[in-house]
Amino acid sequence: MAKLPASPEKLISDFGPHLNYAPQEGYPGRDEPDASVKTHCCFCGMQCGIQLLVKNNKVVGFEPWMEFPFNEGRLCPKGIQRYLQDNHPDRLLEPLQRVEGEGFKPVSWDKAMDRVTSEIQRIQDAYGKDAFAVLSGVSLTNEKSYLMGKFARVAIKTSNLDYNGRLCMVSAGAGNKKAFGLDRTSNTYADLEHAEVIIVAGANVSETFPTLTHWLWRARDNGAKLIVIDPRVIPLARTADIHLPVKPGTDSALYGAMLKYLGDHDMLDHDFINNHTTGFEETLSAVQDYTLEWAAATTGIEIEKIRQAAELWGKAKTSFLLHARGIEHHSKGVDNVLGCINLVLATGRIGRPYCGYGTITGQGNGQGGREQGHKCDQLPGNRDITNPEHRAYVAGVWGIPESELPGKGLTAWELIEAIHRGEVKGLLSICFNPLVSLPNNNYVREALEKLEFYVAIDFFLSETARHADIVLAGSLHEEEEGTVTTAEGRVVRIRRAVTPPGNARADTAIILELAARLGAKDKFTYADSEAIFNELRVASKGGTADYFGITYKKIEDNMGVFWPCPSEDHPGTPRLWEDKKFATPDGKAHFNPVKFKEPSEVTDAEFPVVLTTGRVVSQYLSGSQTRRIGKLVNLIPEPLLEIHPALASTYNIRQREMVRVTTRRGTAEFPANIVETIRKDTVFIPYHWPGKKSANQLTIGTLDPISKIPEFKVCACRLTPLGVISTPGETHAFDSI
Ligand SMILES: Nc1nc2c(c(=O)[nH]1)N[C@H]1C(S)=C(S)[C@@H](COP(=O)(O)OP(=O)(O)OC[C@H]3O[C@@H](n4cnc5c(=O)[nH]c(N)nc54)[C@H](O)[C@@H]3O)O[C@H]1N2
Ligand SMILES: Nc1nc2c(c(=O)[nH]1)N[C@H]1C(S)=C(S)[C@@H](COP(=O)(O)OP(=O)(O)OC[C@H]3O[C@@H](n4cnc5c(=O)[nH]c(N)nc54)[C@H](O)[C@@H]3O)O[C@H]1N2
Ligand code: SF4
Ligand SMILES: [Mo]
Repeated sequence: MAKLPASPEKLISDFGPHLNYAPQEGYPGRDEPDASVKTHCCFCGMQCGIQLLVKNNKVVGFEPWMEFPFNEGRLCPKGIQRYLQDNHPDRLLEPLQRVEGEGFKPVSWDKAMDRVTSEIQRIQDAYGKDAFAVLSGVSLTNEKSYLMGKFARVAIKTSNLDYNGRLCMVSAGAGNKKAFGLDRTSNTYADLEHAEVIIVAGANVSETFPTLTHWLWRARDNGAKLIVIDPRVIPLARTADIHLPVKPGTDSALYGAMLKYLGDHDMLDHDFINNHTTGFEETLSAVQDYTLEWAAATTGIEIEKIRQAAELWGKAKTSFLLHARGIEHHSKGVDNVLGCINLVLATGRIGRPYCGYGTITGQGNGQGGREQGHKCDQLPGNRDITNPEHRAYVAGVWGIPESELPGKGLTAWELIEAIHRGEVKGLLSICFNPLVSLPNNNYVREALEKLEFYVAIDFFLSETARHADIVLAGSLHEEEEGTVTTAEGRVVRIRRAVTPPGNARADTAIILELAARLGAKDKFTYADSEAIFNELRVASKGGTADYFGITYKKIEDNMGVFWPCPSEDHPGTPRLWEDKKFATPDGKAHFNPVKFKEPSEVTDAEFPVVLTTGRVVSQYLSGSQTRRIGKLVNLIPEPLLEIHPALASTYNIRQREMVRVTTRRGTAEFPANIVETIRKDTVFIPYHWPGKKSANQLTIGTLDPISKIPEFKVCACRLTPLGVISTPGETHAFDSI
């Protein structure tokens, strides 16, 4: 095993958190800050309130914000380290230009912008408007998400715009729209407190939404029963009343059998079903063959446990069902979501206090960002880009003829395929690191190399940005004013604590200047972020995600406003569906029949083990941000292959032995972590690392036919022990940073 030039400890202390604690003359420790700014964590969808401490236009620390109602001051390990990005030595301080053979060289903004504009024009003149694509991301505020949608359609005039929520929230979004006509969690998390039964499916809450556990513990203190559905005994499962260790890719069999059980034992809310829903009979008859025996054989869960779970769910008076990517990252992710919703509707437990349902939104602005129109099929207000009325309305707000508004474009993964086919030749990306986060990333790398021109906007040189021709130095969360929408649907204010360092620029300023250079200045002139938000309000008016009644002042006065909020005198909607008027055309909630289907790749003699992927507590997404923060790296420095002792012993794999994992896409090597907390037929690898440590060398690009989400959560692999025990620090974890 090759030795690293420096030990990880050395590397970590170079990046270390002590940077900002440098003693200053006359002070034993950290200097008094100039200001403390109440804002929100830049990472996950909980969007915990936090106060950033500012000194000399630098973020130097944080303090809890006790009054913010969701997290009441609580923060997770990522939240308390997030402030270290602002001052980080890796911050991009000026635009960079690739010089073949020499690497990246600084370049002036003027030259960089000239090059970007002329390449967009050249590519579009030569190959057509759609040959230039845009990829956006939902760590961006609502204002920037909205701006990216408008920028792609009105300034670049391409239909090929998509966003990183395509890897995240789209299965849930599609399922929610089918069932309720609207895509938001139904209740605030405070409603967990008195729920009698809580189901958590495919969500490793303690590691991925740590501050949400507070509301689960409150419920437990009040006697709530907890059912956890996950192939691993995740921390939450250890305390659960029932843990259902589902075989990856088989959830819909479980939900179908539970629905049949509710029907067979008449644990149904007939009044709710008859008066407020459609489609129940077809949905129930679709699962008529789904006996508990069949479900047990299909899912690998003991029959008695399934029965107990169905009984608990069926008999409860109040309940909350939460799910996340564990059931959504599938080629039938939408089916899994609908399977869960069918259980909620059958028991009528929605739209009341302590009765709720929701997907747990992943990214920081995963909720708002999936409403403001930077998805390939969507316009602001969660409108549909193929609907003539929706098109006419938004074209009117943007001051363009409807005929000039591009149509539906390709999704994120389909764009990669289109680059391979030579249909897309140019790319602008912001807030997305697809080389680490898309499946089958060797194929993604080849696509990036095929592009004639690629420009990335980021504040760090991400792995994907390393393939760019131009990198534009953008801004952090705390460097612009704006809003985000939390996983609860609460629109909150993001505050500018500092301005971008060096010659880095605010993302908004970069986009506005590019729009102007592309000849659309008249459509892209705003005094400030609030002016963008005010236009967004109008653009969303009348859509299902209606923000019209939300103003910056109202958010500040109320510590957030829940959409939909259709008028300025409307208080917002913390709990949906209290009036039982759903947002579907007929006003009813819709049951949707779900038939079980196998995952796109199942195990066989050649690839006998199930591979699933996901997260660990101290790293965030592609890791481009958290792999740069020393203490977070210390917590979990590298990806380990979680494997059950029984499976390990069939291969004679020892603790921390390097194991080669092979799929039909590629191979990668990881130290084994032998744990009893995973199914015997399944291995788990976290995906936050690039290069040789990337789990996405192995994953499969099969998409859900409706949501177009990739099947990150299940494929088939083969394991080969390499006979080498890896000690921490001797692996290649830092190879590609
Ligand atoms: N620490 C940390 N927190 C994060 C993030 C992060 O990167 N790091 N990212 C944020 C984002 S964008 C997201 S989307 C969320 C994701 O949050 P989660 O969805 O909670 O995270 P994952 O680890 O992707 O997957 C959750 C669980 O799904 C299980 N699972 C795998 N296959 C299946 C299956 O077929 N069925 C079921 N029922 N379960 C299955 C896995 O064992 C895993 O425990 O986290 C957010 N919070
Ligand atoms: N195998 C596997 N793969 C997965 C998943 C999985 O569970 N398994 N999960 C998927 C999921 S749920 C998700 S959400 C995706 C996420 O995948 P990505 O969206 O690719 O991951 P990020 O790390 O968020 O990449 C964001 C990039 O934008 C930059 N950035 C962050 N904030 C800003 C900003 O405000 N402005 C600018 N200009 N740049 C910014 C960061 O520095 C980073 O380089 O990964 C997906 N990939
Ligand atoms: S739970 Fe999410 S939002 Fe809250 S501190 Fe942690 S990463 Fe940030
Ligand atoms: Mo996500």
